[in-house]
Amino acid sequence: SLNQVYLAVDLGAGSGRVIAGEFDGERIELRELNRFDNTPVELPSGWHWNITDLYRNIVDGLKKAGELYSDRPISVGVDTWGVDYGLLDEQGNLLGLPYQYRDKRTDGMMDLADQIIGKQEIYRATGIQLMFFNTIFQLLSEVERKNPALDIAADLLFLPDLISYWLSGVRSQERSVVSTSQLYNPIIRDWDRDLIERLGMPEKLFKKISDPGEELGPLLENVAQKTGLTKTKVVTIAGHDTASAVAAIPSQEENPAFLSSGTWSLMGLDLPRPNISDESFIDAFTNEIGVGHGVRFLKNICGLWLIQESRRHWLANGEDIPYSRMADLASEAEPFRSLIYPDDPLFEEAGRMPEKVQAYCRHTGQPIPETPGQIIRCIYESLALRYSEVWQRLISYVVKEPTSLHIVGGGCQDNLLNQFAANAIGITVKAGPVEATGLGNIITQMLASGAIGSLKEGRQVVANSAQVKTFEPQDPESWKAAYQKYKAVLASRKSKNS
Ligand code: ADP
Ligand code: LRH
Repeated sequence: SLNQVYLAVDLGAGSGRVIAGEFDGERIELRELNRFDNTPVELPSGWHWNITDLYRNIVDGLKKAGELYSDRPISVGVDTWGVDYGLLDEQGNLLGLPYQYRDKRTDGMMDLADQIIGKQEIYRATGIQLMFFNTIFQLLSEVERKNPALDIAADLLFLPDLISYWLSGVRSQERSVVSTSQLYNPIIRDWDRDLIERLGMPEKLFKKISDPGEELGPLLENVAQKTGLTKTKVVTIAGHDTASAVAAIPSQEENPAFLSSGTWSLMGLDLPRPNISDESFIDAFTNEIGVGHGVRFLKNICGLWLIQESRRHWLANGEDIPYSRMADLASEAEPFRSLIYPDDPLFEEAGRMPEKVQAYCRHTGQPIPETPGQIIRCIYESLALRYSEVWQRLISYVVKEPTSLHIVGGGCQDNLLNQFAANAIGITVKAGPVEATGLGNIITQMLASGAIGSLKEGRQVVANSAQVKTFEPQDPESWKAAYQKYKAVLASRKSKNS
């Protein structure tokens, strides 16, 4: 019987992993080869990713694959978070460390782009929700401060492209991650050259775009030697992690609704074509490109970032609260005591998250959460209510309301949050798989190798392989009242800020 091995490198903003997928013709069995933290570093130039450490961890994972499977793995694909990039000179040398997208060098850049082009026109061209960290604003900041690297740069590689280059020696710009840049036009299916020119960006950096499922080449000699993976090809997949996660939604529906839950909560619908209108501009919905030109019509919601940063703060102060204990602590706290707006700019930057949550509650005249349990509960309930708020807008774009919401990614392991999401929205939640991104990465490689014939078939394989838990909505009355309270808190914050 069939027994193929594929390798997936999946870097999230919080942690990375190298995974092997063994495909037997019906199911994929995952095996984790390496898992590591992803911790940005602050240098005089700002906040950067520790990209060489991530790369070392990737090669360690591939070494493990060589030990387990010798030269059997067919291919390897790389996905990471969106928007970030490295610049390379003609010879392929990296020109400076890639920036972490939350770095403040983008301050003021959205306003500048608004003056030069106009926010709505940028949206009309790209279909992407304007967020301060999008590549367009990062690159504009480099143009503004005349970064000399721009003069000698021959290539701009997004992070999945950069890692794939280090593994294969081949430079490419893959479409799904290109679409997160806000310099890509999904209607003409190419870079928006007009935007690029008007913003004074070097046009030579924007090349022919490659698609998921293209072969880049064998592993470079030094990597093949170190790992023993002498026959493994590097292929492009959907390099944007969210695109890979959505490729692996375990559903046979035409337009499944999803919540990709990790550092961010990405809530949206998988649609056949972009939906760009005045209405979607006001609602700030994004149109990112997936496998086979499918569109992720979604909104970025500040997700478990709030939880990650709280955990990091408590840990620095000597209190280690593992994610697996958080639901228990939150269950013990009083319901709906205080609520926050998760997407308030207050929470964008790293650091002191519990204090920021407290400050928000103080500012809006609510009881101040003191214990970790109270803070976690406040974050969970507020996230669930924000999900409900976004959902109501989202479904106004489709004729037929989806019958369930698929929650995937690391965050779907939190049963309490899954239940809260079902309660707040009033819909059946299907949670899993946890490693949707890795699975989406692998099924795209299987499309490339011919092991499966369509994305739909791939989703069936994922459904065969994954544990999916169902959560039915409960307690509608309390959650309706909580939603009113949430809206009142938002209104009070707004009036106090203006
Ligand atoms: P990213 O890819 O953005 O780094 P992940 O998909 O790995 O994020 O999800 C990480 C999040 O998953 C954590 O912030 C945490 O909230 C949640 N999580 C991880 N492990 C558990 C667990 N055992 N129980 C509950 N939640 C968990
Ligand atoms: C999630 C994600 C998201 C982007 C953000 C930068 O990991 O890729 O889709 O908006 O990171």
